[in-house]
Amino acid sequence: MNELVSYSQDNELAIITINNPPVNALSPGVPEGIAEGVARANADDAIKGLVLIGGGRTFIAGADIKEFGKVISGEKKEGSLLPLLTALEDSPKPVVAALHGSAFGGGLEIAMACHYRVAAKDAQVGQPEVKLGIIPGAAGTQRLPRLAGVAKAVEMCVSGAPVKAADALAAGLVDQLIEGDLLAGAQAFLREKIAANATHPRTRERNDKLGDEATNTPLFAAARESAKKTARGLTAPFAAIDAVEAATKLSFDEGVQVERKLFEQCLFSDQAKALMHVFFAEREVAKVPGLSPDAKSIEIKQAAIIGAGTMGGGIAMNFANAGVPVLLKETTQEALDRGIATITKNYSNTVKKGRLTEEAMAERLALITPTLGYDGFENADVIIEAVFENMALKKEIFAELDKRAKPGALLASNTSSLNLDEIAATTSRASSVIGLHFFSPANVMRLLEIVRGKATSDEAIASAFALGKLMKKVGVLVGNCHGFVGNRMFFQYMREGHFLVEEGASVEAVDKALTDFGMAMGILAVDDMAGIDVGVKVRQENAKHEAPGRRQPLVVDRLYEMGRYGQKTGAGWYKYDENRRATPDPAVAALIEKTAQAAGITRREIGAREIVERCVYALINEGAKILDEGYALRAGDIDIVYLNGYGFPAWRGGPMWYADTVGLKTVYDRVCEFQAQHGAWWEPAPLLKRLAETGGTFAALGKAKGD
Ligand code: 3H9
Repeated sequence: MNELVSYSQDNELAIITINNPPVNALSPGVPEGIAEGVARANADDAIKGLVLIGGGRTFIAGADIKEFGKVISGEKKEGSLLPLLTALEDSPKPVVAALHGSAFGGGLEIAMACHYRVAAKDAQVGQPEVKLGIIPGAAGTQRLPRLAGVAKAVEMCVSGAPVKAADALAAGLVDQLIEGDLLAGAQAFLREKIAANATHPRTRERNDKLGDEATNTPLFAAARESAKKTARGLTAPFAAIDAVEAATKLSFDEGVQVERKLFEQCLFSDQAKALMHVFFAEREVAKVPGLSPDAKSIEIKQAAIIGAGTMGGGIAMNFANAGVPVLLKETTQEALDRGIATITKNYSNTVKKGRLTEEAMAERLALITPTLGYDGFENADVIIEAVFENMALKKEIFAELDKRAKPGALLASNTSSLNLDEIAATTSRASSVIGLHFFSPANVMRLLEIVRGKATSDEAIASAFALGKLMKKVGVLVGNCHGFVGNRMFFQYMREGHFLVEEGASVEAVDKALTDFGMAMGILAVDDMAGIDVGVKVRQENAKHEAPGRRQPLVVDRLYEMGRYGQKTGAGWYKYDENRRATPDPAVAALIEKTAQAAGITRREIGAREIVERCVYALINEGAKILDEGYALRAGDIDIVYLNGYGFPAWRGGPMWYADTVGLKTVYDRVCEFQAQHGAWWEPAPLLKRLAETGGTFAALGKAKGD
């Protein structure tokens, strides 16, 4: 046997163990090792049955995703798992797969080709391929409906969501749950089957759960209809439905061929490349080059927050959800009561939706202690300031925290744009000061920008990442520039949206072009949601950081003066009904016409393509500046910011990945055209120019730096 798969014998049973840490992916050598073990056991008369089990923390997490990259680039041919699956299923001696941790993708496909499956209670099974832009490629779409039924197979292959062991048992995917030692339990199970002298079931021969046309036709139609909403823009979920449908209409072998064709179409698509990039970028983001390996994160047992507004309240919920007691401070009883009432309402809504029990809600609320003073702050391991954006106030608070916080406590500001170093300078411990920029609603949004100041220590950074993980957020380390990474880019994106309507595109056309591109919402709808008043104030603040004399948007200021602040006032770029449903407002169209005319702007027809280019290239150009100036570590980090905080479509990989897909020369040339047409806002990023001229990509840049 090879070093990735070991073979041992316990009396009449062969035990094949996969040892490919960290997740037992099916890297080259693993399928071969298993096949060798199966052949050896079948050649040995002393062996009556086989157990297939994972060493370490999991069964098999699936195909090795890194290898897909090589297949896509043509560096190597894909090694098919199908011969191994046939060898397992045709084994004359029964094979049981013993599952713990994750049996995902190719891991579940292997398990389904075994005659039996037993699972530890904490095991999870799943076909998460769609999350990578592909579908199961080793007969998963054919065996899964045979074991778990068509509806369950569709649900699993389309959502990619994991299924817990108990649910897998109920669905018929596993045969028994094992309490205690998994290997011993699997052996006992197998000995029973051998003793019963039963014929051992082959999944591919089972047709009893495949339903009939009368039940399947509406099921597939409903699945496609629902995927149009839940998987907007994605192709793999639809391919997965097609493949499962083939299982119900064709023989097993024909179904496998259909699956293979669809799998290959997906594998070589831009979506798969983008989603695989996202998979690795999400993991790379927590790796900070140059951070001392000795930097340990502090233990977070008690937290404190200053400010019980929307942000502070949401952050407090994050701590409570993670089981960490938190003090929530306000200056007046009314503000405190309002903050607690909002938190309670948010939790109640989750309870109403059935996603939280009354008891869990009570437990979480009990972890949040409202307070008007600083008592107890001396015990906090982390203190987060979440008051409104006012430098003087923030400085006052940090000076106070410096006096009260225990040594080593993490002192964080939730500022979305103020200078962190200026805040840190009011303390005697700037090394403990960090920015934690949460995104609204803070208890929902996954993104956490971790802002590193000049003096921020490695320990503080490690602690901030640990805190992000505790709160189930994706932390991205960014530098201390105005707007940090996300908002600095967003300012440019929003500006183009505002300009486009003044130049002739309708409000609806701008938003539709962007949602058709895949954005979760159009930019003007976002403006209405975030508050036009908020946007205008931010722009006024930004003006202090900009070269003077640049074109400024006009209509948005008129909306602000009219009190049309967006959703909250029932009117902004759109009109809103009492359920906050938007409809176009002819009054806004007229206002735009009038304002543009008065400003001497010649209005013209603007197509969807230009709308997308103006908005998205503005993001890319600013992203390139940020990267070049060192405020983001890698292009992939910027992508992760945009996917998790701004509704950029994951299947386009994020703005920087998307730029690489378009080609940086194409993007650069267009940016230059926009500069010629619209002036200084479009000054090309020097990095974009350099890469365009040398045929480089943002993705390769990270690698060249050795990050
Ligand atoms: C498939 O199977 C297709 C089939 O139909 C076959 C067709 C022929 N490959 O997430 P973590 C790495 S498609 C390579 O931080 P956790 C990961 O990059 C596949 N590497 O741990 C990281 O590396 P590093 C279907 C992988 O405990 C390290 O392992 N399967 C793979 O939070 C730890 O990962 C999936 O899509 C992989 N498959 O979560 C499963 N998986 O330390 C994808 C992980 O260098 N994986 N790595 O940064 C997962 O969902 C999670 O990793 C898992 C563990 C839940 C398993």
